[in-house]
Amino acid sequence: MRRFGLAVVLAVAAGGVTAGQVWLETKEMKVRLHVPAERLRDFAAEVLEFYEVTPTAAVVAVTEPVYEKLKAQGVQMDVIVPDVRAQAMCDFGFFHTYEQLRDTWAIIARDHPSICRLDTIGISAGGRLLLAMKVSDNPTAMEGEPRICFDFTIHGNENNGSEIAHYALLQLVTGYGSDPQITYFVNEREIWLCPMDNPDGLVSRSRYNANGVDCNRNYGYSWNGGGPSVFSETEANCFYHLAEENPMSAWSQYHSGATSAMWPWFYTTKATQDSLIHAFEMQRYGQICNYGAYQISRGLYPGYGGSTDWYYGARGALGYAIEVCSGQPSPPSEIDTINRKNWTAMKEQIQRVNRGVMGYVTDSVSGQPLYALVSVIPPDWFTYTDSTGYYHKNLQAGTYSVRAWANGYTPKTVSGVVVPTDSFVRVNIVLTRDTAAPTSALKSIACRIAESQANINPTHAYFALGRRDDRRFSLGNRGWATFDMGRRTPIVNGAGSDFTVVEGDADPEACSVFVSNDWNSNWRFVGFGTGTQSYDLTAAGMSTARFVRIADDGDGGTGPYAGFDLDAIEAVVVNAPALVYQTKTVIGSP
Ligand SMILES: [Ca+2]
Ligand SMILES: [Ca+2]
Ligand SMILES: [Ca+2]
Ligand SMILES: [Zn+2]
Repeated sequence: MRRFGLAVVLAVAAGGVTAGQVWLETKEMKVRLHVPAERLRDFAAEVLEFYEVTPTAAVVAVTEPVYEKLKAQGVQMDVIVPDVRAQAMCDFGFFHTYEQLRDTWAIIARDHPSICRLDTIGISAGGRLLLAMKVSDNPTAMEGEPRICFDFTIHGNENNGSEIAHYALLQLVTGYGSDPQITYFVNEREIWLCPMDNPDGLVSRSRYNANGVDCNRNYGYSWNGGGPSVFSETEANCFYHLAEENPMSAWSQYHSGATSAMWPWFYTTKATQDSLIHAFEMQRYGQICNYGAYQISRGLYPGYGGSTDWYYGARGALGYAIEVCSGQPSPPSEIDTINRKNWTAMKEQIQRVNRGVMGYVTDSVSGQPLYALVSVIPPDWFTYTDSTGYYHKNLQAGTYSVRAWANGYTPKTVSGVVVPTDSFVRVNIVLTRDTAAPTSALKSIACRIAESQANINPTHAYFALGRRDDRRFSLGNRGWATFDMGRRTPIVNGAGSDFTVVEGDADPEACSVFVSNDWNSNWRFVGFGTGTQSYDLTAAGMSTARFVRIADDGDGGTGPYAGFDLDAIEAVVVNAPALVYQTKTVIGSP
């Protein structure tokens, strides 16, 4: 399997099956070869994989034609598994290997192209594929449906999650068209399944990736030294990009080692803005699975750089973390029970995730979709539009205000939005161009708050997005934060100062400011200032900059509002000079 698996996955991802076709039609068998170890090299070229070698026999994987050939040659063999792939598809009495899941998922995607799209979202440190399966009707399109992501086995030795992923995928593809509830889910949601966040750890039976890093400490929201630098690991990096292109309404991550259904924060014991729906969802999940329901920092222990905090803190997705069993992993005999109860709870989550408010944010003149920050009050939290302008915020029944803002546009608030019980309300928001308004930070990327201050800091990176509003994100002593001005609206170097870092409180503090056009590297120093101060991109030698990094100077106190208090980053809008088109003469034309 190892030998051909990559070709199969790539072929399916590219929409064809030619590279793996021959192999796909060929049965793979698991057999015991009764051959002395010193003679095994004679068979090595034809063996797909060695599972076990003893002095007198070896357990190996071979194709059916090779098996027939060896049999004809009189080699003594016992068949252990006559069809490895068929067993992997239906037998849950054992844990699947990385190769089995990878190849089986490629086959499932090939067999169900109308509801499955399998992406390779990255390559692990050890060279293995990081997979994401989108299950939805018209899976290659963005249709404006609530997205829910489930990701599994970020800790490689906690691979009950990968079994749950596989079970869930099989339920979806086999139930589609026959089970009305599953058919409805697939038609009206985008369900994302990422089966193996840490394939190297799964193979080596380790919590860590091949670089020895715990990937669930490498994410950017209140990162605190997990890994050599924030988002240094491919396994975390690729989920940044997945989230960037596909804003999720909810995002559940699976672990084992405990039995609990949890919600953020991990880095602090303060409640989330969305704690009502967070707690409600996890209490329901816990009732179904007989798990305790807790905030992560209270039910487990506090930690930094966790992915669930980033999904919620930086992208607004309702993050969850499920610990499915006390073993790492469970005994194989418990896999099936764990799969079934978690799938029951997941179906409830998928059912409820469309509740809330959804719609499109567009330009009032052109009707073009906008990259917008959509805030909902209460709970005073946010979500983002995707490339089609679609947004969705998962909410319980109630009355809300919805505020949409995009760089270069006047923000608009729609009040009195009533979210019905068990359903959603559609609110399309049309924004009017404002070419004079400064552009501001659209997204937070990463931040570090000193560990001693993280738990008492009552502010959020979200408070530093958009125009100045007297609400500030306190970076903490020696803290830092990075921001994205938006893919269409970088800071532009015009005459004089180009952007202002706004603090504006009674106690001005100092910070260093850096800029980049790479979201997580190549930062260039642009200046050091105290309180609200303007900066010129010329100091960094750059004509444009999409990303900004603010770092506290470290001479402040230790209280809840320690460090630089960032209200906003506001950039001067530089109107592009009129373009001059050259007249082009086509030689030889009449
Ligand atoms: Ca300038
Ligand atoms: Ca201050
Ligand atoms: Ca602010
Ligand atoms: Zn874990």
